[in-house]
Order: sequence, then C-alpha cells, then structure tokens
Amino acid sequence: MISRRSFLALAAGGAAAASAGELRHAWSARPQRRINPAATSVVRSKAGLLKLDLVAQEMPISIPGTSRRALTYNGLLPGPQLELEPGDLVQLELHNRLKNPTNLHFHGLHIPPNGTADNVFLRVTPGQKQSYSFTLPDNHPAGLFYYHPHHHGTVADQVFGGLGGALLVRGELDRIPEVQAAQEEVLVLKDLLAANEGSGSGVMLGREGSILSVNGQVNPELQVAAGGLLRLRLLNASNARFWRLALEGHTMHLIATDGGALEQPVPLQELLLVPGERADVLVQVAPEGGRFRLNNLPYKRLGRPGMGMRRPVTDQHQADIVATVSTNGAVTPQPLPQRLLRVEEISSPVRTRRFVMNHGMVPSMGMAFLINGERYSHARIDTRVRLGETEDWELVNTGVMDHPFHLHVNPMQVISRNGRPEPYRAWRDVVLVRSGETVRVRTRFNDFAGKSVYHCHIFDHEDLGMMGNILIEA
Ligand SMILES: [Cu+2]
Repeated sequence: MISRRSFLALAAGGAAAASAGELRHAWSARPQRRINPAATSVVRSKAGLLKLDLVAQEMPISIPGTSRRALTYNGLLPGPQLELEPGDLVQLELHNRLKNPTNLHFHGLHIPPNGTADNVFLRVTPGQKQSYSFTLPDNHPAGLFYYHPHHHGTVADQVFGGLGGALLVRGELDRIPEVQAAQEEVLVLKDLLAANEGSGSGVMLGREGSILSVNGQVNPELQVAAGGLLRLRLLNASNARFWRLALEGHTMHLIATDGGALEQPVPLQELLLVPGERADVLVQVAPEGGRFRLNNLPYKRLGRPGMGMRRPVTDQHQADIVATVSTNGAVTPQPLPQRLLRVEEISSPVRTRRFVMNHGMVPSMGMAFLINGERYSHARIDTRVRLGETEDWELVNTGVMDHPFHLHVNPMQVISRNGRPEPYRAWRDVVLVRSGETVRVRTRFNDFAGKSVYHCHIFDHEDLGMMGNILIEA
C-alpha cells in the first residue's frame, strides 16, 4: 500500500517543481493495492514522443528513520518512472538546482554515446539546464533500464543522496502471454542514511545507508492474488549496496537480466543484485495464500578480510525485510512460460583485452581505485575499438573488494567465470567481478561510434578513479 504520509510529503515536494511541467503527468490513478508509488508518477511516451522536464533538486522527504532531505528529480525519490517503446523520440530537459555539476546517463540503453544522447561528458553546472534528445532504435530490446547522474567526481554523492529512476522499454518480452498475465511491479531498491548515521560507511568500501527503501518506502506491503503470477522488476539504484534477495516460501524464476530476456526461465532461491543491475523475475504465488517477507540476506563485499581492511560498520549480518508480499483473493494457479526469447550467440572475437581492477596509492593523490594501474583521466583514451568488431574482455579483480563492472552503450555476455563456462546465455551491462576472480565477457560494438566509458558501478570507486575511456572508431 502506498504510505499516505510519504506520498503527501513527496507530492508537496513535487509541487515546487510543477512549473517545470512534470506534474500534469503525475499521480495518475492506479489501483491502491499496488505498492509502487513511482507508478503514480509514470511518464509514458505518447504518439512516439516522451517529453519531460527533470529538475534535480534537494527536497524534503518523509521516509521513516531517514534524514529529512534528499536529492530528487521533480521532488520524487525515486524519480518519475519513464516508459518508452522502440522507435520513440525522447526529449528531456535537465534543470540543475543542485550545488554541484550534474548530467544524465541512460544506463543500459543502446543509443549513441555522444551529442545529446548518452553523453556522460556533458557538464551541467548549478543553475543551468541541458536538453537531451535521442531516438530509441526500432529494434531496441524491451527491458528495465536506469537513468541517473554520471558527472565524474559528483556521481556517488548524487546517487547516494537520492537521484535516479527507472526507465522501461516495452516490447516483445511483455507480449509473451504468461508474462502479460502476471501482475507487474517495478521495485527501485535504494538504501538511505538513517537520521543519526553520519555520512555512512565510508567511501573506500563504498557508502551504504542502513535504511532499505523500495520506491521510497520502508517495508511496503504488496498485495497479490494467491495462485497468481507476480512479475517483480528489480532495479538496484544504490550507490554501493549489494542486495541479496529471497522471498520466503517461493522460488523466483529469472526471465531477464539487465536489459535482456533469457531463452527460458531460470529458477532461483535467491537473487544477487549489484549496483546498477536489474532482474526480472516471475513468482508463482502460493495457492494457499499468506504473508511472505522479501528479505535482504547478508553479503560481504570485502573478499579477504585480514588484509589490512577494517570491517565496515554496515556490513550486513542478518536478513532485513525489504517488503512484504501478502495475498488478497485467489485465482486459478497460473503457469510459467516455457520459452522466452532467442538470445543471440555472439562469436568470433577479434581480440582479447585484459582489465585489472584494484586500488592502491597514487603519488600526490593518495588512495585511488585503478584499472590497469591507471586512475581515470578525462584526457586519456584507454581503449580504442572498431565499430562492428567483437571482443573478449578479461576482467581481473586482484583486490580485496568486489567490483561490479559496467560498460556503457553495448551489452555484454559472460563467457566464463574463473574458467567455468557460464551456465546460460544472457545479456548484461553490469558484471560482478568478485575479489580474486577473473570473468571473461564478450561484446560487439554495434551501431554507434564515439567516446564512452566503462567503470566500477560502486560509484565511490568510480569517482575515486576506477573508470576508463573507450573510443569506438568507425
Ligand atoms: Cu569497485
């Protein structure tokens, strides 16, 4: 159920942004049984166009246990949920009312990395605005994507402070009959600082807050029909926290990773979601009904303790409740789909590159996070590739912390982890590389030439240097 208090607080915050033209879309009526307050601010494209002002601004929020202010888009945490169809034209006007420079990244979208599309090199200074405009390709896959700031040096503060939102592309996956029959819920997962928590667990490991929020609510209740099919679309919008999710008494059936459907559902007892990562799961709700906790299980991001790193205060020791699924009414038990969509096998890499992730001391800079021994520099091109070519990248983590590796513009497939072949083919744009692990991924640089980036998706690590520039040359 929507928490009335946080809804009103957010609405009040949003009213200040009304002049930016967003609220005429907001708060459209949806059944109250939905937990998704972001659904009350869904902005859908109409007749091939999605046009929206996004105002980045610190605003009062009312989420129990948290401090009273957060960074918001249009007064909302998370920001409005954007919904697109392939071929749509997107026109966003970003207004920076923050104290620091910002910009926008369209995480996972296959669009140009330059101009006013997915250009993370744009810099929008406080008080300024920036137009973003791009057309989603006609053949763009359906999926759950993620918009958030990506201005190097201020990303972690801004995402940890609250900025980010879900972006859905509708398409083929949504039209599979069993998937279409499911009750769909988008869950934006974000940890927030408690009111008395100071600045969190520290930038070295990556800051976490102890309050777990789902669509800006703490332990919301999600009502579903017993026997029905529930489609949870999960987005980890945290700065650094890994979410390790399990739903009491239920198996989750993974149908899509990041922005891509699988060939068939994969049953999971638990689901690990690293920052920036998305998962689409189907759950056959128990026919006998009941109340079931969606739990967040402990996860240690520090691989080998005792190597000089102190354990962080927010290391997770016990399960925390994320949300509660409770049944209301019943339907005839619904089947799972047998087949989903074909996942192309990309083959024949023309070369293999190696990316070694670690942290270390850099003269005159102190501690930095590094890829191949280098701290990020705007001016340097780290990797030059050819448009249309396929490459294998060996991602090697020689450090003590886990690092989720993210590549912009083109999705990847995991080939192997520590030499073990990946059990099923899947498209990913964030790949976890655990401490001590080597992960081989494959990608093809399709359609768009230009300069872009790859980086650790723990934003504190990215801001501290764990990023590289890639130039895709035609
Ligand atoms: Cu990292």
